[in-house]
Amino acid sequence: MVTPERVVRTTCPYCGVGCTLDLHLQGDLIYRVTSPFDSPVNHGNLCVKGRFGYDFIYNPQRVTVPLIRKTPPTPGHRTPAADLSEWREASWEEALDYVADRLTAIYQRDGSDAMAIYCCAKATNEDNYLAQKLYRSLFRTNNVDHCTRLCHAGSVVALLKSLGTSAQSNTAAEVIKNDVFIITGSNTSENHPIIALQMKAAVRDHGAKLIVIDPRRIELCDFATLWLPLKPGTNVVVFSAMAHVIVKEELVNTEFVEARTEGFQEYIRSLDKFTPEYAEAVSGVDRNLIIEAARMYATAKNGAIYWGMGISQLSTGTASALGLIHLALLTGHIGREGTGLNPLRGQNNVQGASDAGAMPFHYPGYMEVDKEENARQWEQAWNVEPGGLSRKRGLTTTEILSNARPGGIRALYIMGENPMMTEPNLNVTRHHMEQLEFLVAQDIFINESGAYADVFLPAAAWAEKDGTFTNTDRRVQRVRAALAPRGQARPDREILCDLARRIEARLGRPAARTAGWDYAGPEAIFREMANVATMLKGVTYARIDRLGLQYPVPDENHPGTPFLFSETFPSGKGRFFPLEHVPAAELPDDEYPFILTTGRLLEHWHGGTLTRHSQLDELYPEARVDVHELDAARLGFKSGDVVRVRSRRGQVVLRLNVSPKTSPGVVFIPMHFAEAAVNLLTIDVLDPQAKIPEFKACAVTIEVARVEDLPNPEALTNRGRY
Ligand SMILES: Nc1nc2c(c(=O)[nH]1)N[C@H]1C(S)=C(S)[C@@H](COP(=O)(O)OP(=O)(O)OC[C@H]3O[C@@H](n4cnc5c(=O)[nH]c(N)nc54)[C@H](O)[C@@H]3O)O[C@H]1N2
Ligand SMILES: Nc1nc2c(c(=O)[nH]1)N[C@H]1C(S)=C(S)[C@@H](COP(=O)(O)OP(=O)(O)OC[C@H]3O[C@@H](n4cnc5c(=O)[nH]c(N)nc54)[C@H](O)[C@@H]3O)O[C@H]1N2
Ligand code: SF4
Ligand SMILES: [Mo]
Repeated sequence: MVTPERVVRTTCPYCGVGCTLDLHLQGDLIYRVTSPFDSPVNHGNLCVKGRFGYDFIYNPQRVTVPLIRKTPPTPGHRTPAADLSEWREASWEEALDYVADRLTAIYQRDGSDAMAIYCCAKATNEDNYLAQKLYRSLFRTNNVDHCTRLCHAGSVVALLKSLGTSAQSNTAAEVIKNDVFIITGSNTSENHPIIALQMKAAVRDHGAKLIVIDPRRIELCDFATLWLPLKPGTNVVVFSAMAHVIVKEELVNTEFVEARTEGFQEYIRSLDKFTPEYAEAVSGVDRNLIIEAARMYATAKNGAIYWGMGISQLSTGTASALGLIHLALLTGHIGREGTGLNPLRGQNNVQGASDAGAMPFHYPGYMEVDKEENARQWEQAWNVEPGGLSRKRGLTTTEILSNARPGGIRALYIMGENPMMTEPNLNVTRHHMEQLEFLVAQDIFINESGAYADVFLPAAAWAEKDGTFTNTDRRVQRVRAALAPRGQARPDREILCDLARRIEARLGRPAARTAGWDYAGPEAIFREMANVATMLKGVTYARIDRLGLQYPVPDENHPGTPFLFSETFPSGKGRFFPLEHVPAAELPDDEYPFILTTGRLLEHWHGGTLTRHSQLDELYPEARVDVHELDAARLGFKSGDVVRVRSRRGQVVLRLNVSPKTSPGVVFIPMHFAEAAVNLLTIDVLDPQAKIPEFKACAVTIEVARVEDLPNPEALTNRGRY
C-alpha cells in the first residue's frame, strides 16, 4: 500500500448525510478516500460517491480560468455558447470589473427588483452567507434563493406552519432506537445510503418494524414489514386515512394532544371522509394495509417518520408533509430520542445554505425579512443605514426565472446551480433564460445553464477550500482544503468579497455605510453570521475541529442538540390543519396513459455536472426509463428497446428497462442525463404555498423509436461540447 504523504479530514461533498472523509494525498493527488470508524455520522462507512466520486476535480474539462463571451448574448435572444471558441479567457481583474460594471449599471437603471441570485447548496455556509449578504446589503433585494425550493420546500413550509421550525427533529443515527419507523417518498438506499445502512441495522439487529409508503418497490421494501404502494400524488389520502384509523380506534395519545397541540377538534372532523375504503379507491393501496400501518405506528413505544422528495415535490407537497406531521402529533412520537419528523435533507449543504439565509423570506437563522426588528439587527451587523434593507419578501427560485423579462428580473447570478437541467418544463425554462439581460455563472464546470452566461467565474471545489457544511441532522462540520485550487479557480467566498468591494466602489456608498468585505478567513465570516443567527452562536471552528456540533448551540458551553422539541415547539403548540385531497395536476388519460415519476440513481448527482465528469459515470453511463413488466409486455417492449417518451411539453428518446422497482401504470426516469433530460417532460405547476414544482407526477406516453433516434451524449451534453 502507498504511504500517504498527507491525510486531510473533511466532509463529503455529495449528500446531506455528511459523512466524514479522510482524503489521502500524494502531492496534490487524492489517491484514496477512507473514513474514520469513530465518526458519529457514518462510523467508517462510505457509499460509492464518497469513496470514488472525488475525481471530478481533476477532470480536464473543468474550467479554471475566468471566461467572457466574445459576443455578448442579446437579451430576448440569449443562446447557449456552442463550445469554448465562443468565449475568451480573461484575468480575474477584468472579469470581476466587467461583472461589477454590468450588475451595477442594471441596478442603477432598474433598481432592486431587477436583481437576483441563486445560491449553492454544494458550497459552504460561509460562501452562502456572503452571497446573500452581497445581494441584500448592496442591491437591497431579497431575490435570493437556491435549490431548496425544488427540494424540501413543501416540508419546510409545513413544518414552519405547524411547529415553527423546519429542520430534521432527530439525529439520523437514532433510527436504531425506533420500534416502528415509516419511510415515505424517500429512496433512502440510493440517496442517503449511509442512513439506509443504519435503517437496515435497526430492522435486522434491533427488531424495529419498518413501514414503506412509496409507489416504487425501493430496496428497503426487502426490510419492511409493510409496503404501501400508493399511486403518485395520493399521499394526503393515505396519511389522512391512517389518522382516521388512529382516531377511530382510540389510539390517539390524548395526553400529548391536550398538552402540546391545538386545532385538534376541527381537524378530527375533517377526517370523517378519509375512510380506508375511500383511500383504497384513490390511492390503490389495500385498505387493510392502511389500517395495519396506522395501528403499528400508533402503538409503537418509539415511532419515527423519515421522508424525502415523494412528499414535497408535488403540487400537494405542503399538504403531504402536514399529513405526516399530524401522525406524529396524534401519537406523540416527537420530542423524544428515537422518534421524530425527519425530512432527509438532500444536498451536502442545503441545510446550511438555508440556515445562512440563502432564502427569499429569511435572513440567516430563519429571521423573517418582513419583520422590522430583524431587518434592524442585520442593518446593524452590516453597517447599512436604518431602513436600508428591503422589507419585501423576495422571489423564489422558480419565480425568479419566470419573471425574467423587461420590467422584471434583468440580471441573474448563478452560483453553482443548473436550472437548465433541474427546473421543470425545460422548454419554458429555456425561454426564460433567453430573456435575461445579464447572466453570471460561478461554477466548477460550464454546465447546461452556464453555457448561457455572459461571464463564467471558475470556483474552487470542496477539496480546495475551507469552511463548514451543515448536514441533514443539523450538524455543522468542517470542510478543509486538501489541495490548491486547480488553475486560477478561487473559493466562492473570495470571489464574492472581491466582487462586493468593486460594487461598493461603483455604488459610491461611503465606507462607513457599507458592510465590510475583508475577513481574516472563513471563521471570521462564520462568526459574523453566528453573532446574529443565535442558534449557531456557540459553534466555533475549535469546537468542531474533530466532531461537528448539532445546532441549536446557543453558547460556547452548550453541547449541541441531538433532538428537538422535548418541552415545546418553537411555535408553542403543534398545530393541526384540516386537509383536502387534491389530485395531481395532470392525470393519465387515453393519450398519455402513464404517470411519469422522476428522481435519482445511487451513482449520479442531479444534472450530472459532477458525477458525469467522474469515474462514477462508468457505473451507470446511459439514461433508461423503468417500466413495469406488465406494461412492457402489453406494449410489446423488452429491456434495451429504444423508446420515445412524450408528454404535453416535450419528449426524450432513451432505452427502456423492464424493472421490478416500478408499479403498473407508473414509469420512472432519472434526472441525471442531459441527452434525455427528464425535465423536458415534467410539468411546471407549483404547490401554492411552497412554490415547489410537481416533479413527481405528470402524464406521458411511450412510443417505439429507432436506434438512430438515440441522441449522441457527446454531441448533446456539455460534457461532449466543452
Ligand atoms: N445518488 C444521489 N443521492 C442524492 C441525490 C442525487 O442526485 N443522487 N440528491 C440529493 C438530494 S438534493 C435530495 S433532495 C435527495 C432526494 O432523495 P429522495 O427523496 O430519496 O429522492 P428521489 O429519487 O427523488 O425519490 C423519491 C422517492 O419518492 C417516491 N415517490 C414518488 N412519488 C411519490 C408519492 O406521490 N408519494 C410517495 N409517498 N412517494 C413517492 C419515489 O418512488 C422515490 O422512492 O437525495 C440526495 N441524495
Ligand atoms: N425532474 C426532477 N427535477 C428535479 C428533482 C427531481 O427529483 N426531479 N429534484 C430537485 C432537487 S431536490 C434539487 S436539490 C435540484 C438540484 O438542482 P441544482 O442545484 O440546480 O443541481 P446540481 O446539478 O446539484 O447543480 C449544482 C452545481 O453546483 C456546482 N458546484 C459544486 N460545488 C460547487 C462549489 O463549491 N461552488 C460553486 N460555485 N459551484 C459548485 C456543480 O458543478 C453543479 O453545476 O434539482 C431539482 N430538480
Ligand atoms: S452517504 Fe452521502 S455523505 Fe455519505 S459518502 Fe455517500 S454521498 Fe457522501
Ligand atoms: Mo434536493
